[in-house]
Amino acid sequence: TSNIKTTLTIGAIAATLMLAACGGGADVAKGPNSEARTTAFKAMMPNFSSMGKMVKGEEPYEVEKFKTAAAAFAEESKKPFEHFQQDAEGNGDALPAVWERPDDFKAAEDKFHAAVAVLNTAAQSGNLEEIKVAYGDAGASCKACHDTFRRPK
Ligand code: ASC
Repeated sequence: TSNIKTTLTIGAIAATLMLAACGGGADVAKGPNSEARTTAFKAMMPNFSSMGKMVKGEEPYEVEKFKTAAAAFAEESKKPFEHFQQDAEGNGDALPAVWERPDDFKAAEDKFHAAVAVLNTAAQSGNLEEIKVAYGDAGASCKACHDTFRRPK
């Protein structure tokens, strides 16, 4: 009946809008390099989140736990950048700016690695106030790169 048709149509429109709102939905072509990047970026998240909870006071600051997370993050955070080659099968959420402005992208990458290294140094020192500043700077570096080089979410 037309009621069912209307319901199905509204459902399809809603699903399309939701995909569009989330960005990087099923409509974005993801070649193997983009899949490898996504996997490597996601692999960084448990340690970054764990540090974030301690920095924000959502969990107690445990010196050794933080040291381990920061050291692991310093290594994990290098991995996605091994997979930033253009991909004929689709670049996923990476914007053309990554390859159109390689010097800017490299500068943003270097800034991020430097911020992560400072965070790791702060973590190994065990000074929570220093850690808080360094964690904020590392997060700001994540965001700065996303604002310029990643499809808006
Ligand atoms: C995260 C995450 C990012 C950064 C960024 C910090 O947890 O996934 O991309 O922090 O949002 O501003």
